[in-house]
Amino acid sequence: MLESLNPQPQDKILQLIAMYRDDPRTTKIDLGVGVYKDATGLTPVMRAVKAAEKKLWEVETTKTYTGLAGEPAFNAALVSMILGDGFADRAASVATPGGTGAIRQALELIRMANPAAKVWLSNPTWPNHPSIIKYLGMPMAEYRYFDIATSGIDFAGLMADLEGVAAGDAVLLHGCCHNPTGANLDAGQWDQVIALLQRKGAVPFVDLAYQGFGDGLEEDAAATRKIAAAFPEVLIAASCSKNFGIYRERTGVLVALTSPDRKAVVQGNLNFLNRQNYSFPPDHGARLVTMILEDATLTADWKAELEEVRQNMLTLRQTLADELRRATNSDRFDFVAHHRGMFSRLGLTETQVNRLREDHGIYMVGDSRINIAGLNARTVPILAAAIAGVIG
Ligand code: PLP
Ligand code: TYF
Repeated sequence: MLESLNPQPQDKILQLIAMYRDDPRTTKIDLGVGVYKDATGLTPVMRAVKAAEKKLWEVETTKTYTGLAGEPAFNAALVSMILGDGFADRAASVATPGGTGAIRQALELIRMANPAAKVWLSNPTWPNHPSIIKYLGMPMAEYRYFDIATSGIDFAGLMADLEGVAAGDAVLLHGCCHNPTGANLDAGQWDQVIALLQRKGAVPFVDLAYQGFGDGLEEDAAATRKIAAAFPEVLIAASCSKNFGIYRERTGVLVALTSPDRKAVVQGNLNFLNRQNYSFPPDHGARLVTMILEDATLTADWKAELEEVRQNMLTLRQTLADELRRATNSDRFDFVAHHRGMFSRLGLTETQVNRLREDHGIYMVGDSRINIAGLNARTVPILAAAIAGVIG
C-alpha cells in the first residue's frame, strides 16, 4: 500500500529552517520562518506564561479529558479578547491545535455546510491556505491584493476581483498583519470591502494569527470586530502561537458567529468536527492563556511584554527603512516602515534572494518575505548593505 505514495512538496518556509541550520557561516542571518526573536536571537517564553505554568503545576489536580470544544473558559476568554463584549450569544467556538487547526476546521465546516462554496484567497497569502483547501478538494479563487509597484495594496484590483464573489462564498481575510506582504487595508478600505461583501452575500473568514503584533491588541482586532457586527455569519480562526509565544503548545480557536437560535446546531457541528479529527483539542496552552486572561496581574504583565515585542518590531522597521534609504540612496524601501506585523515582502527577484543567501548568508523566503523580528541593531545595516549590493 504505502509504496503507492508519491513524494509531497515541502513547505518552502520550513525548508529554509533546515538550509539555515546546515549553513556553517557564523555570520548567517535568519529572516525566514515567522517566529519572534529578541535582540539576542532567542524566542523567549513570555514572563506571564512562565508564571502561569508554575501556578498550574501547583493547582492542577487532574489531566482527565476536557470537553470536545475545549474548556469553555478558554473559548470565552478568546472570544472576548478577539471581539470584545456583546457577541457571546452569537459565538459558537472550539479550541483547536493552533491557528492552523482552526483554519482546517473552518474549511471543513464550510465544505460540510455548502460543498459548492468557493474560498477566496488574497494573492499572495500564507501558503498553507491554498495547500489545505486543495487537499480538501474545495473550489478556490484568488483576489488581487498586493501592488508590486508600490509594495502597498492593489485596492482597485482587490475590489474588482471580489465583484466575482457569489452568494455563500467564503472570503478569507487576514484580520491584521498580512502574511506574507506586511501590507494592510486601512479603516476606509475595510469599510468598502465589508460593504462589497455584504452586497455579495459572502461569508467572511478571518484569519487572525498576529493580534497584538501590528498596531496594538485592540487596534489589530478592529477590522474583525467591524466584520462581526456587519455580517450574520462570520468564521474567525485565531492563533495564540505568536501573541502568547506558545508556538509548540498548539493553541488556537475557531469562532463561528451565527444567529442566537442557530448557535446550538453550529456548536454541535464544531464539536463533531473536533471529534472526527482528534477528539479533544490540546489543553496545556489553552489553560495557560485562560489563566493569564483571568488574572489581572498576569494580563497586565503579558500585555506589557507583548507591547515591548510590538515596539521592538516597529523600531526595527524604522531603522531598516532608514538604513535602506542610506544604502540605496533612494526611497524604494520606505514601505518597510509603513508595513505592519512580522513580515514585509521586499520586492526582490528570486535571483537576488538567492544571492543574498549564497553570498551573504542572509536567509529569506523565496518571494523576498523577511521576518522583521529576525533582525537586530547589529544586523540591520548588514542587511541594508547586502540588499544595496544585490540590486545595484
Ligand atoms: N495564519 C497565518 C497567516 C499564519 O502566518 C500562521 C502562522 O503563524 C497561522 C495562521 C497559524 O499558526 P499556528 O498554527 O502556529 O497557530
Ligand atoms: O509564515 C510563517 O512563517 C509562520 C510559521 O507550515 C509557519 O506562519 C510557517 C509554515 C508552516 C507553519 C507555520
